[in-house]
Amino acid sequence: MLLIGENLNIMSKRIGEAIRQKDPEPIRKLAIAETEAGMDMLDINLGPARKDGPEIMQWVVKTVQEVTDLPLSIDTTNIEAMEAGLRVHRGKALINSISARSERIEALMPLAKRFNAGFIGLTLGAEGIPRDANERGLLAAQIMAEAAGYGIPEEDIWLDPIVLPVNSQQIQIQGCTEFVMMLPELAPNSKSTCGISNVSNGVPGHLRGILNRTYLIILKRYGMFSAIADAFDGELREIARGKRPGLESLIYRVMDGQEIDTSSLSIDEIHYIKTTKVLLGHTLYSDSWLEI
Ligand code: THG
Repeated sequence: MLLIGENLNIMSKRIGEAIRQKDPEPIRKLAIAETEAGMDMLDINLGPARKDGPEIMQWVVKTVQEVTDLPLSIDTTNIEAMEAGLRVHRGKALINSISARSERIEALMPLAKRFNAGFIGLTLGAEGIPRDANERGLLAAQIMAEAAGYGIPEEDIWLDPIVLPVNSQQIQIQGCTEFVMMLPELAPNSKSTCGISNVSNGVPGHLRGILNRTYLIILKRYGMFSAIADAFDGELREIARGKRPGLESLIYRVMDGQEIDTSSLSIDEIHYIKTTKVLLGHTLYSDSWLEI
């Protein structure tokens, strides 16, 4: 599984501050650290970038690419900033993202074509976040049909189910999972990705990692191609690289409905079992799910 480092994010206090001050050092340091952690790509998340978006994006893209050869996922809703970033990016960029809304498609697909960039196809339509896997499938099909019209190859489309937080949208998790299961049939030549940390958004900090890692294992089983993830979660990186086969097969057994004798398992393994059950919707989420 390919990993896209999520850490270069304007919402992060240190990075947001560095961007506002035009101080390159914290940005360089973080880009180097994410690269050394083995990321395959870096997400450069500037959000809406309302003020001076294009200029800031160019500065960040250049600052990052001075210290790393990794390709970037350019993450902004500001279309001018996206274009500006693509213009200075070296190598093959990833546009993050294009939803199924016509104004996004009309503005951004021509850029994907012109700059030979990939794009993340966000399953978000005019009516907002889809309610289930089928609605996600319809939006994905729409995005793919539009992209074909612009002459964008299917290989350049990275479909994203929009992972939602388990603490407030627990039933939506199954919709995402089922959508990923549908992809080999729906879009065999396209790629897939997701923001895996979304699943634990708003959850107490010390409990976020296990949710992210468990959901990564679930999606990986169904062929998820990549994830935007915390570059500094070493265990998550090992899972993505297939270095935790024992943990993966434990979670598969829970997914397959097997009763598991926990008497010989470690606390950690028991926590993974409980977390899997929450993500499958078998137990109701609460912040104390590991204790009950
Ligand atoms: N799909 C696509 N792009 C995305 C997302 C997605 N981009 C943004 C987001 N979701 C993925 N990136 C992040 C980045 C940071 C966090 C979560 C997802 C995060 N950060 C911590 C926090 O906010 O508490 C720490 C921030 C810090 O460094 O201080 O949770 O779904 N296509």
